[in-house]
Amino acid sequence: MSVRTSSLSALAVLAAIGLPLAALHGLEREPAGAPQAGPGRTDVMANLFEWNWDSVASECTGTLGPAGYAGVQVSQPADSLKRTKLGDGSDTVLHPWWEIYQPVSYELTSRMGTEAQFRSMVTTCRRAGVKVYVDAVVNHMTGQGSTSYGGRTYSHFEYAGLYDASDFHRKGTDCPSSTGGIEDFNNLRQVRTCELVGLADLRTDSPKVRNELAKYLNKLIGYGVSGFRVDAAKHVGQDDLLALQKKLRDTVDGDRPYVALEVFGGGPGILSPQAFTGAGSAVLGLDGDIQIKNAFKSYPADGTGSLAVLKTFGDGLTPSGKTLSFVQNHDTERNGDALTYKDGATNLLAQQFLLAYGYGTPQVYSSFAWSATDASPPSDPGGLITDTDCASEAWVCVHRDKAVTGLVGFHNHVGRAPVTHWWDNGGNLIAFSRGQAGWIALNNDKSPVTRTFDTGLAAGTYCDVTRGSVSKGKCSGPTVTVDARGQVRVTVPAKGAVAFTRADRV
Ligand code: ARE
Ligand code: CA
Repeated sequence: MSVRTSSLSALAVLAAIGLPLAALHGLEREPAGAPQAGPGRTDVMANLFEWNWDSVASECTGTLGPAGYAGVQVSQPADSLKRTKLGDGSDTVLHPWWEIYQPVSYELTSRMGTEAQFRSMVTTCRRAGVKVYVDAVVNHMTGQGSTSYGGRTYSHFEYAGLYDASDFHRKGTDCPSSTGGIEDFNNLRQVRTCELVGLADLRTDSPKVRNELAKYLNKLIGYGVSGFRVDAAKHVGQDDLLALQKKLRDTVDGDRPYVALEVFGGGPGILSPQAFTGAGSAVLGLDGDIQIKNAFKSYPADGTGSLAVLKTFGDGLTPSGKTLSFVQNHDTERNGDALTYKDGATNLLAQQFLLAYGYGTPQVYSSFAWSATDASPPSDPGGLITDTDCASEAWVCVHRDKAVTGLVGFHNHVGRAPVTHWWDNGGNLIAFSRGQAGWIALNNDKSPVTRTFDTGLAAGTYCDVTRGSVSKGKCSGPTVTVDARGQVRVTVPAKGAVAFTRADRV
C-alpha cells in the first residue's frame, strides 16, 4: 500500500486532459483495460453471477451505471451441458449452478439467454457506462452428459464442428495419473494435462485449440466485451495463457483486454497465484478473501473478529495493481473460505472495508440465495434462469445495498490517495482516511461506539454516505461535523460504518 501516491487535484487534472490515471504510478499501475472509464467512475466491478442477460442489462441501466460501477462480470456465456438425469455430482438437483462450467460449443446459447440477448446486454451496459467482463472457460469442455442448452449433442471428446479426440490431453500419453484425473494439485504435469474433476482437458498448447479459443474470445471482444475472468487458469499454465492473449484483438475502446486469472492459492512455486501475475492483467484475490473472512469473523464462529490486523492488509498478497479483489465469489461463498451473504451485516461491513481501503480492483458479488451447495439459480423447469428479482428472497443483491453503493462513490472519489490517519482500538473498531479525500470508521462489534477521531479532512459538515447521499446540497441521512483541528466526534453503529469524502460536504 505504501507506494500509492497522490494528490487528488493532480488526478483530477490528468483525468480532465484524458491521461490515464495509471500514468501516475509505477508499481501500482491499473492493469490495461481494467474498468475505469466514465466521469466519476474508477474501477469498481459488480459480479452478477448467473444473472440472465436481460436482468444484467436492466441492472446496468437501473443501478450499476447510476451508482458508479465501472464494470460488470457476467457468467460463462457459451453453450453448456444441460443435464437430463440426476447423479454425477448432484443426486438432488437436476440443473446445478455448475452446469455452465462444462462448455459444449462457443455458440452463445446458454442458461442466461440467447446470443441476441447477450449482445444487446453488452450494448446496454456500455451505454450506461459499465464495461462487460466475461467468465471464460478455456481449459476444458465437459465431464458428463450428451445434450446442451443450445440443443447440441456431444460426447466427452467429440464436439461436432469444433473439437475431436485429437484436441484433448489423454491419460498415459499426456497425463501421468492412473485415473486420468488430477489427483495431486501440487504436481505440475497433472495440474496442466490431467482432467480437473473429470472435465475433458483441451490441448491448449496446440495451434488449432488456441485458434478456436481466440476466435471465440475475439467474437466476444467484437461485441464490446472488455475482458475476461479466466476459469481454471492454473490448469492452462502461464505459457498457453500468454500465447492465447497474444491472439486477442484490442477492445472496442482500443485497450488490451483485461484478463483476470483464476488461480487458487496453496500451490507451490509455478503453481502459486504469485507466479501468474505476469501471465495476465491480474489474478483473482483468492487469498485475500480468506484473510478478510478471518479478520471479520474468526473462531469461535459467533461473529467476533479483530479488524485491527487489517492495518497492513495486502502485505504478503499479490500486488494491488495485479489483483481482482473481492469478499467472496461463487466458489468461496460455498467452500468456507469466505464470508457470505448469510453473514448479513458483517458481510456488508467487509464489502465497505474493501471498497474504502483500496486493495486491488474491487469486485462486489451478488447472486442467488442457496441452502444446498449444488442448488440451481431460480430457473424454469428447463433450466433457463429466470429474471432477477432483488425484492424476492431467492436473490441477494449486495451491490444494491446503500451501505455498498455509498462506498462505491467513496472509492471512486478517493482514487489512489494513500491510507493515512489509521487508528484502531486493538480489536474490532478501526478508522482511516484516504489522504485528504475521505475518511471512514468501521465497527465490527455488536454495540455502537462514540468517540473522537482525527480525520485529516477540512472543517465542515459532511453527509455520512453509508446511510445518505447528497443531493442539491442536502444530505438524505445523518451528517457529521469535522472541527478546525480535523477532528470528528461520531457514534459508529454496531456492525456499521461512518464514511464521507470531501465531495460530501453540505
Ligand atoms: C461437476 C461435479 C463433479 C463432476 C464434474 C464433471 O461437481 O462431481 O465430476 O462436474 O462432470 C464447478 C464446480 C464443480 C463442477 C464443475 C463442472 O465447482 O463441482 O464439477 O464446475 O461443472 C480447483 C481448480 C479451480 C476450480 C476449483 C473448483 O484449480 O480452477 O477446483 N475452480 C473453477 C470454477 C469452479 C468450476 C471449475 C473451475 C471448473 O470457479 O466453479 O467448477 O470449470 C486446492 C487446489 C485448487 C483447487 C481447490 C479445489 O485449493 O490448489 O487448485 O481448485 O483445492 O477446492
Ligand atoms: Ca489443462
